[in-house]
Amino acid sequence: MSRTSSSAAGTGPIRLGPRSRAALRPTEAPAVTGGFWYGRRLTNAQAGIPQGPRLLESAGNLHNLRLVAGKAQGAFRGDYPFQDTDVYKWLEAASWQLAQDTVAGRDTTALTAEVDRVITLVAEAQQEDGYLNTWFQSGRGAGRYSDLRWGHELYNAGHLIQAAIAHHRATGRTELLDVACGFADHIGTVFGPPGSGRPIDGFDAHPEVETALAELYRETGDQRHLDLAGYFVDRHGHGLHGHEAYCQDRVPLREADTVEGHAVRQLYLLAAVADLAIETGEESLAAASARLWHAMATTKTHLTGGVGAHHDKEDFGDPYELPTERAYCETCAAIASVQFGWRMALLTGQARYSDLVERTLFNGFLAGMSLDGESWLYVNPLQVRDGYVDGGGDQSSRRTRWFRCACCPPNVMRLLASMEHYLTSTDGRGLQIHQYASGVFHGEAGGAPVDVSVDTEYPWRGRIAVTVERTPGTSWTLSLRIPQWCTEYTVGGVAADAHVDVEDGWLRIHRSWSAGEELLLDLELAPRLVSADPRVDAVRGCVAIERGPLVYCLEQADHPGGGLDDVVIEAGGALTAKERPDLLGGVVTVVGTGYRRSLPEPGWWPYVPAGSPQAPGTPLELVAVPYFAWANRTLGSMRVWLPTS
Ligand code: FUB
Ligand code: ZN
Repeated sequence: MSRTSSSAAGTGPIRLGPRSRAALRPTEAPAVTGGFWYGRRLTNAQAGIPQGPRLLESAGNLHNLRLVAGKAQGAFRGDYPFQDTDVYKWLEAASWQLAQDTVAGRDTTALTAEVDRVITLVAEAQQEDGYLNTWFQSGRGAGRYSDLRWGHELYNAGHLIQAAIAHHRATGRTELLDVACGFADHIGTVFGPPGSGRPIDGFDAHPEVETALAELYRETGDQRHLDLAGYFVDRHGHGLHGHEAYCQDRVPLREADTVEGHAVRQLYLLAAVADLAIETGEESLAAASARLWHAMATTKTHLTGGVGAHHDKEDFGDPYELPTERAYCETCAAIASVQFGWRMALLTGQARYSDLVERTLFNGFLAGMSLDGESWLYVNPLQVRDGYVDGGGDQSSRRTRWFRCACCPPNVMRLLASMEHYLTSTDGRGLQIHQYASGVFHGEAGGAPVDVSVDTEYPWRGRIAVTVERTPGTSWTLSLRIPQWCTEYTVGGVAADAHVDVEDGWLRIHRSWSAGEELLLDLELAPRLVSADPRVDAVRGCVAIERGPLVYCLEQADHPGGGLDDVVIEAGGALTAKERPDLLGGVVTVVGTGYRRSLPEPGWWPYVPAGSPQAPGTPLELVAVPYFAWANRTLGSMRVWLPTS
């Protein structure tokens, strides 16, 4: 077994300190021990993460590290100045996996050896003054910090810092943290406001270093890191990148009223804004992050939680501009949305943020990884038309083993490997369960530990059993999020003397608990149809099928004898959930009724006078599968939104 520090293994990507001003804190040492997410995380642990070093080797990322360390010959391999981040994201994922394995008492020898090998390469690539970027070090580009719009040097640094924090928290070891602190210190000598004596007043057009520096402050207690994060955030919107929205530079953050520009850039920046609001208590930052989250959730988020409406700049569209087949919904943007949303949940204590986190996790995020954990989607459209053939690769609706721009796969790995830390929180007066997964979770009430275990087959079944495992002799509050999609639920096992409140998405049960007490929350999971705000023109006249937190789609594979362009749903027809252990690794399908329209032969002109009679359709049983499981069979069409006529 490797050398580890078990106390470090208890904390995840966010560790708040005593001076952090958040309504809630992440809980320590959560463990997912069974059920849906356990299965997905096992696939990540057994198929996703182990293939990382091999893929990083064949894509050239590890070669690049050796190259700049003088231990390999040749040229830089790859097309991007952010190739190193694939290594860092993998290291972060592997570190969280080590933490999990340590908590579970599993053997970490093999993964530790791989991590150590890669960390050695990273450390050897670092320059004397702390700088580290294999693209620029190998002579690509015009030199250090010559291109803050595209160079990604600080974005690279951000992922290095996050990997190092994960490694330190998982293992108690400092090799990678030393590298990261060296780079962070170097950045602090280079960037600063006019008059600071530092040579560059600027920021990286791809945020990431900001949220990483905030966490490095939490890890080390070094105030300089938080100040640098604040400086970078403050410099957005003052024209250093030509006031370009793509670069998050159109307006100063505190004045912005909507999310815009490149979706991942926007949301990593907002994660940092939430971090800064938590650490500094600055009201205007808290207000801006809440305002921008609201603008995103109400007008710029697809049903799946995915964000990003344009392929060309990977960016947000206008309000309600939410196309289906051209939805971009990059997997990384879903991850960034989860990171931002979770920080907002901690900052405010409000359940709505975790509602969107849930939707995004189960749909827009999870679709990014294949069922076998070995291939990926970069973009996550809500429709693939009949006969649509794309060229494969990064912007494809086909799953691919790795991408030329491989930002998404290791990003999925790191979120899945650390996901237990996004499920529960404590406010010092009890425990809040934001997401339902079988496991063991720890909170705090009046300085004393409280432990609960959760047992559930969610999202397939709505029953969630929560057992109090450890409790002090005093009363405390167990808070259960009632999901936004849920209109009916029951709670069993509530003692007569409990004080029960329902407020703003939380069911709060306050009492002096006894160990062994069990609550049964039953969320009604009947399949339902949803429609969109009429301003979402792309799906006007359409409905989508949902069940619990899952968005459903039709796939061609379940509708032989034709495609899906001609399919119509009978909106008043019955919807029936069917357990299908034989399908897609075991799912619940939703069966509905509809028909195939008779489509006219294509003429020279695809329009006819409104109200022209339509030929009768052919009845069709519709079999909807969870969106996260699509694109795991033969290539074919897919659609989430279904026309009603
Ligand atoms: O620029 C780095 C990453 O590559 C972005 O976050 C992704 O959108 C992709 O463009
Ligand atoms: Zn990506």
